[in-house]
Amino acid sequence: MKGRIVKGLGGLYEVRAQGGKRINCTARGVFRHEGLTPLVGDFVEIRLENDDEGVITDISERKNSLIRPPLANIDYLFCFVPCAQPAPVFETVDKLTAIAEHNGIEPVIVVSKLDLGGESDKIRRIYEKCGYSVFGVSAETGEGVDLLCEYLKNTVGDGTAAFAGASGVGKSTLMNNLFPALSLKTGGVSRKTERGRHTTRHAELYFVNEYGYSDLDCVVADTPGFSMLDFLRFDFFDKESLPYNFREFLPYISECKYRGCTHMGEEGCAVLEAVENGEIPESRYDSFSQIYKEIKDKRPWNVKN
Ligand SMILES: Nc1nc2c(ncn2[C@@H]2O[C@H](COP(=O)(O)OP(=O)(O)OP(=O)(O)O)[C@@H](O)[C@H]2O)c(=O)[nH]1
Ligand SMILES: [Mg+2]
Ligand SMILES: [Zn+2]
Repeated sequence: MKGRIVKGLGGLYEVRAQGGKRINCTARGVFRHEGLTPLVGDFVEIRLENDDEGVITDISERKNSLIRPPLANIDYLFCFVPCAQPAPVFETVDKLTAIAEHNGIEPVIVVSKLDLGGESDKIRRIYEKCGYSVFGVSAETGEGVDLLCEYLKNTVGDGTAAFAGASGVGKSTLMNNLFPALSLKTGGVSRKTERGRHTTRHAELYFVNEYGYSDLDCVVADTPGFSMLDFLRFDFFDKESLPYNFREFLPYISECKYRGCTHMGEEGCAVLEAVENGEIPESRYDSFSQIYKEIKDKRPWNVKN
């Protein structure tokens, strides 16, 4: 029987079988020998043991897979940037867009908590300049939620979209606003540290059609928020591929004076020139150079795909 893993906890997997039935599965021991761990989002073959329990016997080849959030076969990564509470951290969102680009996933920018003011227009301009779709939303007032819903319907179609971002940026709250029937748990933001409380603890897929949203065919995933700590173990790609994961750099990369230009200050660097001319947003270049410094001395281990 075929299905898709929608949730995984402690070696137990919930698989949505074709037709919608949920089967609680263990994974065949052999995956461990092959170094393969089933991921939420995997398309799998299962063998039924009884009515609602089974064993995963095969994992279909993945289109892509992410370490954080831990998901497979994602088409769109909705990267959250809050207007405030917590304050927006461009480096976090730029790491997310870069991870998505590297894995062939389309990044979409969600500027959340519009009702709290802040620099939403500035944030929007930065990412529109890079060529990304940007949605400003407030889960509090409902502003912008209809446009996002249209995007899910018309662009995501029957694809899979994951919500990702720092803890407390409002991923689960927005998902509840879009799909109240999900009634996901949401948390607060610490007043003292302005950090989220890591309310969502595991990634889970929702086939929203099954919750009564019959005009939508998409699958959405809520995921646990990032903390800065996750990025100390940043191992998503090597420094050679880094510039290619900044979409707005692409027209300039081949124009640099030196082959093998790292765009970190070389003479005749077309990327730096584009930053100076305002064609590449400064915050994006800052994130690029910050990530470059973080990964430059790392060996290219665990390169994905
Ligand atoms: N003012 C305002 N507050 C919001 C909005 N969206 C979410 N919040 C609040 O932000 C806090 C965190 O929201 P969550 O939805 O739990 O955040 P999350 O991104 O899912 O966080 P994790 O699950 O920890 O990753 C809650 O107190 C929400 O009420 C919004 O649009 N406006
Ligand atoms: Mg959450
Ligand atoms: Zn260069």
